[in-house]
Amino acid sequence: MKLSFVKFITALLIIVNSFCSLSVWADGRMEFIKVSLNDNWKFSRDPQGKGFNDHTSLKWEDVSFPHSWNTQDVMDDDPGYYRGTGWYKRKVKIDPGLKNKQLFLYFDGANQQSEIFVNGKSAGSHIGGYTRFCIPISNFLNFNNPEDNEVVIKVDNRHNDDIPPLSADFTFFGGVYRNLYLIVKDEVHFDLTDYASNGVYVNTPLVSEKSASVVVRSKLSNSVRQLNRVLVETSVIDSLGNKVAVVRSSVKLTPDVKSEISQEIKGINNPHLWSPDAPYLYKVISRIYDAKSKRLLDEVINPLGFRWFKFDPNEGFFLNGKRCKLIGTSRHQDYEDMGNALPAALHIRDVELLKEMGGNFLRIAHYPQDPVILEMCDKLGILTSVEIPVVNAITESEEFYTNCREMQKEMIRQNYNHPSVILWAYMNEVLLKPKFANDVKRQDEYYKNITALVQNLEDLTRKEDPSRYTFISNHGAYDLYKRVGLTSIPMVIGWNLYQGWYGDKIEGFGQFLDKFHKENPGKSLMVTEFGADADPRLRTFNPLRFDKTVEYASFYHEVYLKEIEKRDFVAGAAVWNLADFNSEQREETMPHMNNKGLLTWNRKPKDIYYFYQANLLRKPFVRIASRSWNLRSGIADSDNHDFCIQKLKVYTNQKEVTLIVNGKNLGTKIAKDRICLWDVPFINGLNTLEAVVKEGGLLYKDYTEIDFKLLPYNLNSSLVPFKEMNILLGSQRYFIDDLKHVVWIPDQPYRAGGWGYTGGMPFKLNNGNKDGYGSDGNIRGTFDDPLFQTQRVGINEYRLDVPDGLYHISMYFSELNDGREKAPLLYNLNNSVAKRADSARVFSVSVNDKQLLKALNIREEAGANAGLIKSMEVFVEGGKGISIKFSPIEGNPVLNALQIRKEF
Ligand code: GCB
Repeated sequence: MKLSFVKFITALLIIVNSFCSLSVWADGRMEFIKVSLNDNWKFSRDPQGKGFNDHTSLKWEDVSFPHSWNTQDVMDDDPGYYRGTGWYKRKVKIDPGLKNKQLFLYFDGANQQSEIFVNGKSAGSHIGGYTRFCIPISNFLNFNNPEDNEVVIKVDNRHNDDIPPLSADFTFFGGVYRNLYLIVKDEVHFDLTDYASNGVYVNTPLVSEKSASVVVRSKLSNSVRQLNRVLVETSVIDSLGNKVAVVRSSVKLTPDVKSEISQEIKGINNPHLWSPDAPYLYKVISRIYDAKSKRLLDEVINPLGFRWFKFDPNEGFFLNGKRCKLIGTSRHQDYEDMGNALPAALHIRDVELLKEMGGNFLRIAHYPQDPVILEMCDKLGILTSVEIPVVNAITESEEFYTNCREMQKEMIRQNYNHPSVILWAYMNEVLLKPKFANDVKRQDEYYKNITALVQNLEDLTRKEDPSRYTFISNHGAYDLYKRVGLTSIPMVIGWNLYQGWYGDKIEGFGQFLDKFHKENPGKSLMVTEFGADADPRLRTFNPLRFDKTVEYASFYHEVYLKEIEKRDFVAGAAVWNLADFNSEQREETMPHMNNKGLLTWNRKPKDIYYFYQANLLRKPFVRIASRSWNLRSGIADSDNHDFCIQKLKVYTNQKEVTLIVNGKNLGTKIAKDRICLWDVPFINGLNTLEAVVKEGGLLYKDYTEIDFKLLPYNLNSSLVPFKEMNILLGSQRYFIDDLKHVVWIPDQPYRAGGWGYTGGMPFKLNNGNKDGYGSDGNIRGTFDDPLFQTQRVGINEYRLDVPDGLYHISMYFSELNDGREKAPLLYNLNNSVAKRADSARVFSVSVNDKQLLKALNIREEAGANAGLIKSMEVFVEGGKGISIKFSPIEGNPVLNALQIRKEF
């Protein structure tokens, strides 16, 4: 039976798990073992930050790892989330037969500072939330009383000036949020305490199509009290399980001294190369045998991929001698309702989704992630960069510098053997908002300290691993980075560019790339970030920068990808971001979220994901771009028509596409830049859509159904009877509420026979250069923030010429002038401080001349930035329709949204 590398490991763990009584370990058959210790933990928050002796008085709940204590509070309306201490504890049954073994607790990650107590004593600690760590525990265990061994873990995610990241646009979820393992090793084993690597480092100094060599460095640990001779055997196994090469070394070990050996395997002929198209993996199996008894003492298995690569400042990136443009995404590690505590399957799925998109590059940002991510990148052929979380700023302290260096070493040593890694990075936008803005001299000193740290990390990285490239990501302040020296130190420079999103002109993107290339002829460049927020609930036919609609984001990416593809010197680009992610301090249309994902938080594709597929996939591809906008609404084209014409976009990598709607052929269009556009007549109810391409005599189709709520042209229409309307004032957006199956449509001025406003202006924030509209503040008490974030200010009347009947009307209000000086979003550098007026606003509202809301003061009734809904029944007779009039008492009347439903 053939087992792939991962299956092999899984199979091993299953066998191990079925043994799980610890007594089996002592019978001499199992000399080394790694079993998860994720279950049966008690957990408690500890806001007071008690000491070990007091922690027992806390109230405990049952949890298992991966676990984060911030899964819910990052989404509530209270700013901030719990950043403090959490305790975990459980009993571990230890077999007395393990007395002569070495036991370790191996953490895949805990955020961000941890201390581990075994039987009441501190066994070790770790700084940093994103790297793995290994705590030897043998000396603390009670082998005489096996039932009574207690492990207590203290974790703390509060801000610490000495630990990166200091600030960032993502949430610093706290907890033991990755797997925890108990590892049992013989007294002689591959060293696990070398920055929690597995003690074996695989290099491929020479690789060509004809031949490859492998050099394996192994670190050995020996705690036997006598001299020991062991045999270290290193074999290379191909994917079919054939032994390709083996080398054995006899090593004399000194007690308590770690040894290092290096073994070389030369001349592997015609190696299978590793690449995105064919990610061929070999295995390196490292074993230690007792020289005398031939007993197997330890075993470590590493992946091996044969590839060579280079960055060329003019021609881009080359893999195995061929040009290979790197296109992919960055990735954060959180998921809806789970924080960062994800099961492996969801990490795996993310890499699969990137591969299914056609991506060949993953920027693992802004920190090292779960080990399964690189395992998947190796297997699926995704090239990667990995980075430590030095984001936005540094602290000028020795502790901070040391922590950066330690993290960099951990990252490199733990992930050294993954063929997918080509770049080690160590900083992101560190000059975003430089400290000491009011003191030029002090700021210069700060810059010097940053440059020194960059140089230090650069030197360390090159020394740790001369086989990879070094890398940092800067934001678009080119002159500043150049002046501070950060454009010359790393081997490859990454730029995070948002022209057309935070910056106003999308054309600025290509111009920036050309400028950098011209002025830095010897430097390779990657676009490490570009993206635009797309709230999947917001749609429009009039996209505007910063409107948060899927349509604007699609436009933005369509322009960017073309510019990237055009330039050979751009080695690659990573979309920011693969999926939406939590950033607790953000507000905007979906508070606490950064919506720049190509996928939603729970990994549903947005339109633009399909655009990348159309560009990157080689097999025939056709996709109705807005297939996820499957609940639509619109007004009939005229009083004589029972359909509404709306645009529909199809993405394809083929020459032409035919569209069939409700069984009718709407014609064939030639794709331009992978895009075809149609005007589709949607009828009321379910519409069927089929996009078809032909390739090599075969048909490829995409099919979807769109539920369309057709609204009458004249509200008295007999062709399209009036049922209900949901209108967003001051907005050109549609808001789709899937849960309630409701579509909110954009506003319009009043037209006789129809509906609309008279008087007033859309609300606009007084904050710099954003083209979008509405407020970007969190609306308390709702997840449907966009219903309340736009409004018409100074409105006189809202009129709807509806037929006679009984109507249910809901008026949505929110006081958007909250009087606060809202700090601009950190990343929006052009966004000046938004000072919002807080003048009083009182008005009355009458419906068909009956005053129903008298002297309404939204701020007084609900507070600022909160939703207020006033619902009422109105009986309409005599063909009067509905007239809602607003009379100011103080300030300007406003209305945010309006819902009208005909009862009967
Ligand atoms: C950036 C940052 C990233 C942010 C992103 C954004 O430049 O590197 O952490 O999330 O911009 O969306 O603003």
